[in-house]
Amino acid sequence: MTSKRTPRRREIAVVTDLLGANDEIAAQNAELLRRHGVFTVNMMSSPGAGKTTLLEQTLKHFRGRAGTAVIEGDICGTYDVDRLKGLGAQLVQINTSRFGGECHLEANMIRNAVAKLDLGKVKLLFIENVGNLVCPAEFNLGEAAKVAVLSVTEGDDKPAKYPLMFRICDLLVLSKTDLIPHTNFSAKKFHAHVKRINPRLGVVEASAVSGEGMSAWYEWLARRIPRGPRK
Ligand SMILES: Nc1nc2c(ncn2[C@@H]2O[C@H](COP(=O)(O)OP(=O)(O)O)[C@@H](O)[C@H]2O)c(=O)[nH]1
Ligand SMILES: [Mg+2]
Repeated sequence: MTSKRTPRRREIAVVTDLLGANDEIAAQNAELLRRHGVFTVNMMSSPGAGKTTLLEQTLKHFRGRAGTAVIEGDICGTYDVDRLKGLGAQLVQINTSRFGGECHLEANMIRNAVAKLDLGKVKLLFIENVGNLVCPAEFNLGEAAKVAVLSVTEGDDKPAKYPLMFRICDLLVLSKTDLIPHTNFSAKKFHAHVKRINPRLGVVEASAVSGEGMSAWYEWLARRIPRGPRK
């Protein structure tokens, strides 16, 4: 019996160490980005919720208004980075298959990616996390804000089923609102779940395809861009 208990204790210690080490690097990333006057957003969602589509429109909107960069996290491939080319943003791809196919990004990966950016030209840095509503919520990256994206096609119950993600995020973007008439998504049930999990959480309801609600998202970002030299 005792031999079974010991490994469990060790396992917990290792996980705590891992998160502690990650937090230390995240704090260094945060300090570096803050010193350069960069507002960094960690975008998290399940696969297909619409993060890249949201970013496509966001980069178009801020082109000429503020310097942008995107760090794309995927298990493999450059599909999303390829979609974002030509929109004025500096782009860096992270493939977690090189790190054992992690289902989330970690702070050391962001440190390496940030080193490839010309931060002197960036005001808004977006990190598109690996598609997953679970693990990304546990790893700080050095971001100034965590944004969860949930699409109406995923169902109104997801905040209740994945509470950590909706507890730790600073903003929730409810995406693909143009599809509401074609689903059984209940805004009433969705808002009740959100209120119970995280009563102060702001929600932006938007469709990156129709453009409805996107101005609230752009304004939320614009208000957070650090003042300082124009870049
Ligand atoms: N109808 C509709 N489809 C969308 C919207 N946003 C994204 N999509 C579609 O949803 C699919 C997944 O989007 P994507 O941006 O790749 O999601 P990601 O995996 O979170 O980056 C694509 O086929 C998009 O065209 C939206 O606002 N409305
Ligand atoms: Mg994507």
